[in-house]
Amino acid sequence: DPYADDPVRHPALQVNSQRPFNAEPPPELLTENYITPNPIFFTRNHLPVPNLDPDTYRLHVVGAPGGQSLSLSLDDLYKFPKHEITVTLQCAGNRRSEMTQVKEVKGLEWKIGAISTARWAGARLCDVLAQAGHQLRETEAHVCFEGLDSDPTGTAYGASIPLARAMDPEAEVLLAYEMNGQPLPRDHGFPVRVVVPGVVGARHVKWLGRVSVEPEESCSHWQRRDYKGFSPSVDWDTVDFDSAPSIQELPVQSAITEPRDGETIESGEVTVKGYAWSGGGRAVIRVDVSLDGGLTWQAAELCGEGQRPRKAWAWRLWQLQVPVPPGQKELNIVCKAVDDSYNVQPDTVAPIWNLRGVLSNAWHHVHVRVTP
Ligand code: MTE
Ligand code: MO
Repeated sequence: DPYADDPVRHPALQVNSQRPFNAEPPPELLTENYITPNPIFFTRNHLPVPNLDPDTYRLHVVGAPGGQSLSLSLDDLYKFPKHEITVTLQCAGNRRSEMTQVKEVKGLEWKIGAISTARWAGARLCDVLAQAGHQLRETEAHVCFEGLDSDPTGTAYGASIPLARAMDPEAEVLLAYEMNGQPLPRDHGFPVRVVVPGVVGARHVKWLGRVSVEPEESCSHWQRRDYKGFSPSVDWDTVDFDSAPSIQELPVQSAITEPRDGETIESGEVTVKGYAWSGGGRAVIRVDVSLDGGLTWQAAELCGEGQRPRKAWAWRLWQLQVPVPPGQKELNIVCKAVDDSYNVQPDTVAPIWNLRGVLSNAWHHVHVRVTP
């Protein structure tokens, strides 16, 4: 069993698959804290978790022509200026289970918890690339990352981001060795992972082994044949993965974590809680909540830390405390967020349905009963 050496996990996690291990925190734990505690941070593994020795670990960085290749130990990485930022990581498949309700899709049945937030610390990727002699010359180039996790044929997890993002100090791409002040847990990439603020989880390569600059995107399955969006009319017989760009920045997203779907609440007052986030550093400027399925709306109170303009890498938590309209037996609670480009969430799932079940960001609904 290649998974026999996987780490022990927190019992509160809701498991979507054991081998490889995929799990999300239950909604009410997800927004209990602005920073997600490491043990309940959602986990998305495609392969067995490698068991890496920090003393012999080396990160291989392929040098630029005329530059030099680097073989960096952890101590070498610690010598680069340490940079720490709060970043929300979201899987492209977050909320996929809602797409399944429209029509079957291929993928793990994530609910609303394939998203979490941590303080990440490490070396800036731009500093490490500069030391290997890389400059932003070829603007069309890509930085390819390879993990040290691999399948039985030896194929490793891999992904890439544009060189322009990697070399931009303002984009704050990290080679992270700390998560919430601790060494990375094994499930989250020990000893080093990539953190690409504002970008889909799939590019945050864990157990990082190799970094190279290439004229094209990573050739990995997960860059070229997965994590792409298509029209609802495209099926597995007609799909052409080369025709769509890889997902990088994610669209605006929000979900309700309390109350829970199917719950019975007391009449009087209800507190609605949730999260909201947008990709590309776009800030959340408003979250609208409806108790009547979207006929009327009230703005929720945004909580958690404020966001920096153009660098809103982390989510906002939000809540709304409101009287339950008298005489109501049921509530259809809805939320939707707006980002600072005035991007909004689509109202229904069907028009954004896609065969892989990615980018599921329609208005989130929770139905509750009210005790008289
Ligand atoms: N990196 C490696 N090496 N192997 C993986 O399977 N999964 C990716 C990404 N990096 C993956 C990886 C995907 S799809 C996501 S959503 C994030 O890691 C999840 O990060 P987490 O498990 O720390 O939440
Ligand atoms: Mo993912």
